[in-house]
Amino acid sequence: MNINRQYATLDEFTIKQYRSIPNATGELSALLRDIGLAAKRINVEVNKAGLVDILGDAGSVNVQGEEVKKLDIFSNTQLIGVLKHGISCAGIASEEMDDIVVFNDEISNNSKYVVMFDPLDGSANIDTNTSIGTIFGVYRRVTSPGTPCGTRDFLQAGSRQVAAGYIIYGSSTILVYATRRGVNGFTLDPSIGEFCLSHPDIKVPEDGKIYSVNHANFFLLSRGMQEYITNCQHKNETNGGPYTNRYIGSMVADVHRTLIKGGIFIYPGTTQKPAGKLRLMYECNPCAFIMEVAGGKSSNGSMRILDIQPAKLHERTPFITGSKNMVQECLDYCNTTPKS
Ligand code: P6P
Repeated sequence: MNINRQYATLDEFTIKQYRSIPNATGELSALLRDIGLAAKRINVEVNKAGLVDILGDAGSVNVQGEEVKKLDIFSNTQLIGVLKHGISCAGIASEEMDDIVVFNDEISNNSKYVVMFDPLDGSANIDTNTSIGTIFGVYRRVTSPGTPCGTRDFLQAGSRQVAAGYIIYGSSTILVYATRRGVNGFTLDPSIGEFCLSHPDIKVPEDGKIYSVNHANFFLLSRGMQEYITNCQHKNETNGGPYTNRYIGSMVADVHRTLIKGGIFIYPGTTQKPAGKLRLMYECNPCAFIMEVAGGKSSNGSMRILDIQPAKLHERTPFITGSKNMVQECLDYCNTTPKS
């Protein structure tokens, strides 16, 4: 891991980005630094979760009907706190909150952005010390400045994101974020408590040899998707393989590996859940934005993820993302094989 000393920290990098854009107000840079601060606080608790009684169920169930681990609540609170008390965000939507949170104070009502996030994705894996993550997407508000933000500001297509990112709390803690100018990764250096540029200008390989899907759902998948997965298993030296299968069951970890090494990550719709499991607004849209800026491709099986016009905050979508040639081959199977 080569930590680039030219921009030693996330703060320096975002400030340099701001200084290089004519007429920039600095609000987006400030917002990204705010998220970095929340991530550092979440990281402290995630790292010691096994040692103090912050692990385990918080006794509540979130809007998704999932048991909420205490770290989910802590992470949600940290993100809301830094964004509400910053200068850049008018309000938020969170996986953990039934409805949007409108900050509605004079500064926030004049802020340019709204943020949607999953504060701690993969929380079902907390007890097993598996990598988990925070996922966020940033949108320019469409309602008039000077007024409280509203639902319209949040129900925007993913292509309207101005920035998106994730933090993966794993063997090291890495913050990856994308703007239209590129994707960059920052590794937390505990010795100075700062995210330092370690993965400049990330590009996802056009091809890969890793396919990532939960095989337990195989017989619930469409015929086309079954054919594609079987095709992956038949890859060998003569046709771009052999492939290997890697599935962590924590979206941020599976997406991060796909971004860095190439490959394809799939959470498809099933006969029981045609819309799949992953949420569009604060899981798939941010990851699709990052993957596309890095040169990859993301689809719901029939259309570009970032073109989906959302109807509800918590709607789900089938999700296929990764190396553009692998995603295209998957789509070819899904859209040509007769439906079973
Ligand atoms: P399954 C974690 O609970 C999560 O929401 C994502 O992080 C992950 O990709 C997916 O669910 C795993 O779901 O059904 O394969 O266990």
